[in-house]
Amino acid sequence: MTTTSPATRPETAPQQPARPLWWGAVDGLVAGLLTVGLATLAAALLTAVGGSSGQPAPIAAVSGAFIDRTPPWLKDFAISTFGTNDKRALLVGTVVVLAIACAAVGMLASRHLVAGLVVFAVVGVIGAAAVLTRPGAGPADVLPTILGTAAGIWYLSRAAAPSASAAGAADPGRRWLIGGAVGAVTAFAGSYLGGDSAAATVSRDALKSTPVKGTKLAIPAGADLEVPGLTPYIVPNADFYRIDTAIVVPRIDANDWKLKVTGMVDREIEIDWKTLQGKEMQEALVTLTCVSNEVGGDLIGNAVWTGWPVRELLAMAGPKAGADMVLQTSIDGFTASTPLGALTDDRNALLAIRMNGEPLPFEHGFPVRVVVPGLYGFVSATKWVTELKVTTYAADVAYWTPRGWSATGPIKTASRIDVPKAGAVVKAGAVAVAGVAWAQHTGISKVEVQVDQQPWTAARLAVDASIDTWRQWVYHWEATPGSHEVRVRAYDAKGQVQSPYEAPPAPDGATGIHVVTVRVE
Ligand SMILES: Nc1nc2c(c(=O)[nH]1)N[C@H]1C(S)=C(S)[C@@H](COP(=O)(O)O)O[C@H]1N2
Ligand SMILES: [Mo]
Repeated sequence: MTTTSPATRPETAPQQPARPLWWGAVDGLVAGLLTVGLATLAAALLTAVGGSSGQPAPIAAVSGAFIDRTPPWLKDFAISTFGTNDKRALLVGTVVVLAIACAAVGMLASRHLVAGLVVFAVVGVIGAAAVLTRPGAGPADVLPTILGTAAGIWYLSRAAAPSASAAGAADPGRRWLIGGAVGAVTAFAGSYLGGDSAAATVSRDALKSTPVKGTKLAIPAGADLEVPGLTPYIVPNADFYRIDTAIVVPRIDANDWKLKVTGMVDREIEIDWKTLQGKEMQEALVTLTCVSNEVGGDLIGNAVWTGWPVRELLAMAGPKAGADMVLQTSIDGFTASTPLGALTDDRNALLAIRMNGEPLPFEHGFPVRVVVPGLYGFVSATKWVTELKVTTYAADVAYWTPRGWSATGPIKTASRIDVPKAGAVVKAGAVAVAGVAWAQHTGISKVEVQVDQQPWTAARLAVDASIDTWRQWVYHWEATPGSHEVRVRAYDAKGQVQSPYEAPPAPDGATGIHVVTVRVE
C-alpha cells in the first residue's frame, strides 16, 4: 500500500530555496510599470478613436482625484512650495507612492501569492474608481485601467509561481527585462500618443477651483419660458452642438498655452495662461451659431461665456491703420477671418476660458477660445486659439474661404419652432407653440406665428436678456382637428423681418421660413 504521508513530502517536493525578498520588490515594480504602461497606451488609443471621453490614464486620474479632495491648506502649501510646478510635483509624488506600493505588494506576493494578487487588484480597483470619478468620465474610461491591472496580475502570478524559480528559470533577469521593457515602451508610446492629455486634464481641473475674477452675470428671470419641449435658454455644455475640423480633440496643458498677436501691429505680443488668469474677466451671454445650420436646424446654442475682452489684448498690440481683418489660428491649423472691427468695438468679443461657469470643455476649445457676438462660428469662434494675426482681407484667407464659404459671416435673423415637433400629433384645444428666434448683436423685437393661411399673429416673447442671444417665444394656439402647417418669422430690433426666401447654408448662411406640419386630433 502506498500512501503519501506528510512526512514524505519534503522528498517528493524538495524545499525551494527562498527567493530573496528584493526579487519580489522588483517583480512588484515591473508589474506596476506594465499596468501603468498598458493602461496609458490603451487610454490614449481609446481617446484617439473617440471611444472614451478622454479621461487620463490612471496616474493622472489618481492625481486629479487627489487634487479635488485636497484640503485648502495642503493645496496652499503645494502652490507656495512648488509654485506653478505644483501639478508636476503631484504627478511625481503619485508615481513615487505607487512605486513604493507596488514594491511592497510584490514582496507580499513572493511570500503569499494570493494575498499579494488580491492587494494588487485592490490597488487597480482604486485606480479605476479614480478614473470614474473624473468629471465627464463614462464606463468605457475604466477599461484601460482594468486591462493594465489584469496584465500586472498575470505577470505577478507568473513571477511568483514556483516554476518561475525552478531550475533554468531561476534567473529573474529575463522576465524583468522583458516585463520592464514592455511597460516602459507602452508607457512612453501612451504618453506620446496621448500628448499632454493627462497634464491637460489636470490643468483643466485646476481651473475649477480657481475663483472667477470679475463681475458675475445675472440672467433675468423670465428669459426662459420653460415650455415643455422648448430648448432651454441656456444650453448645458453636454448638450451644446459641436462643430470643428479636429479628428482628435486637442488636449492642451493650459500651462503650455500661449497666444501671439502678430502682423500689422505696433508691437507683437504674447500672453500665457498665467497672464490671462490675472486679467479682469467678463461674463457674457452669447448665442453661437453655425453657418451650416439649416432652417429649423440645431447647430445653435446659447451659453454664458467668461473671458477677457479681445479688444483689450488688441489694444495692447496696437493695430496699424489699414488693417481690416484678424486671422485667428487654432493649434490644429484651423483659421478664421474676423473683421477687425468686431474685435475692437464695444461688443463682448471674448477670449473665453469658461462655458456656463465650467472650464471650457476640451471639445469646445480648452484652454482658450474666441467668442464673438453676431458672427457665425466659422469666421469668429476659434477654439484652442494660439494666434491672432492683424491683417487684411486682401492679404490673407481663412480655412473655409477657398472651400466655397464667405470670408465674412454676420448671422442672419432667423427663427425656429421647437414644439410641437414636425409630424407631432396633438390634442385639439390649447396648444403651446414655442421656439427660439435670433438676430445676434441686434436683438429680436417681434416674432409672429402663422397657422395655414391665417394671418400672422404676434407670439409672446421671453424677457430680453441680451441682444447677443436668442430669444424664446410662445404662441397659444387654439388647435382644431386636422392637419395644419405652422410657420414662424422673426423681426430684428430694427424692425427688419427675416428673409422668407429659401437659401442653402453655403456660402453665408441659410434663409427661409421654418414650417412644421402638425396633426390635431
Ligand atoms: N479650432 C477650431 N475652431 C473652430 C472650428 C474648427 O473647425 N476648429 N469650427 C468653428 C465653427 S464652424 C463653429 S460653428 C464653432 C462651433 O463651436 P462649438 O463646437 O463650441 O459649438 O466653432 C468654430 N471654431
Ligand atoms: Mo460652423
